Amino acid sequence: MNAHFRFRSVSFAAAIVCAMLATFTSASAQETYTPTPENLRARVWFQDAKFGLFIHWGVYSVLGDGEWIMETRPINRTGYAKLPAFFNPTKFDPAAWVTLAKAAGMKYITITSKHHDGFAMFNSKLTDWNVVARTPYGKDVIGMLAAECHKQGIKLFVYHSQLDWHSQDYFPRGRTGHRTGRPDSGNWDAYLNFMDGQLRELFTNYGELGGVWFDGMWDKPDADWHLERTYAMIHQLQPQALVGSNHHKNPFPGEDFQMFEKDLPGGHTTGFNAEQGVSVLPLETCETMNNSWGFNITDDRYKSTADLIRYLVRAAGMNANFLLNVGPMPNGEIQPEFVQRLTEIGKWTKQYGDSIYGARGGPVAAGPWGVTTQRGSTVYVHVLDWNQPVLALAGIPRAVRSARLLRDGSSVEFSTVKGGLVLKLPEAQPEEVDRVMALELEPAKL
Ligand code: H79
Repeated sequence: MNAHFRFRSVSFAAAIVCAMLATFTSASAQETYTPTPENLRARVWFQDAKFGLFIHWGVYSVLGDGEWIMETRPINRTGYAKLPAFFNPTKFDPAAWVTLAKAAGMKYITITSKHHDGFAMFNSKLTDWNVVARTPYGKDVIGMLAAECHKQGIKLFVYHSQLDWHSQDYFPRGRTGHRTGRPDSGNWDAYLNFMDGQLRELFTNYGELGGVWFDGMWDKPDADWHLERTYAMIHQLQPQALVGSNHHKNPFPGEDFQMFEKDLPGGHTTGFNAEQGVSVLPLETCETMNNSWGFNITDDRYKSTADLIRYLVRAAGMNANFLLNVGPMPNGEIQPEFVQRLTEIGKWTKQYGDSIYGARGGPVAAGPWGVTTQRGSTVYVHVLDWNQPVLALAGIPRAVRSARLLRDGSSVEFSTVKGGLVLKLPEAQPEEVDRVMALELEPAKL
């Protein structure tokens, strides 16, 4: 470029820069989000926590056919309004739920504050379509659980459905909720104000919450959800609160974690997550223990304890948390099949928890054989499905000082080969779900 041209182009370039800056500044208000230090600390806590209990509980639980019954049966608004009269969970004992979650090794609970049926499981002043006003039980379920979580030192997140089959103002309708008998009119802005109002209640009246797990935006993917306004309000009320949304797309500004429904990060087995990549945010994958979220009285397709532990381990190896669901029964109890599995998982997390809590996805690519996790200079090798006597691993970043079997602390033979490490695997025990070995690496050079 000659000097003459350079000189002449200065004012032109300046104009472009100004235009870019203007665009950038107006866009940056919308497209950039700077999490607060509290929020960043909460993200680290979240990633360390690894394992949470998902709870789907609402008036739909009474019918024992999942949380989608209003849509699938279908039941219109008038019929559905009869349901709350049967919600009287006299055996609901929040202390028992929290104790069970902790015994399983779970570090947080995420419960439905409102599912797609729009029914608030908390004491909302914005509508009487809530558990206190409409049910014989008459108590604030979220409030009771929040108090118990605070007492027992476990974090509570609220699941909140943006999709609403009850509100008339949820209009124009999306992909679902067309058979509810609502008039073909409604005020979308009023709905969004209502939703923000309920979220304000949740983040004001129940002490510190872990965050919010949004769901249902996929019902109207192209609508203006005012996400920024909602997310900013939550962060303003509780800066540490982690916002995540199950919209099945890449995260939007203002979100603090990314979730995958019934898929490991990057997985596409369900078809819901096709448009979703894996972001740099903390990750979480959620799964059901049988095949239902809400209580389903005929669903006996229970996953085995071993499969559930392997899911937890695979998630950890892919740097994700595992949020494992129960759908409590209408009487407030968690069904014995779930209690049994959670208790059995607890035995495993107690013995092998060191290999997942506080760890991150490890340096070796996950494979059908298993995964690795890492904390500091320790790499944990989780052998989930491998019946060969040796295992070769590529990607371990530094020399290995020692290898031992976590089960009993015994040494594991290993040798270094060009491009990797070969482990001589100890025999698996009968029914062993995960042969875990801890490799101590040379410390990282600073
Ligand atoms: O709360 C649980 C479920 O009720 C909820 N998310 C979990 C955590 C959930 N809602 N829907 N789904 C799960 C499955 C999604 C189905 C969909 Fe579709 C496929 C949404 C969009 C395409 C079916 C077809 C519903 C709308 C069109």
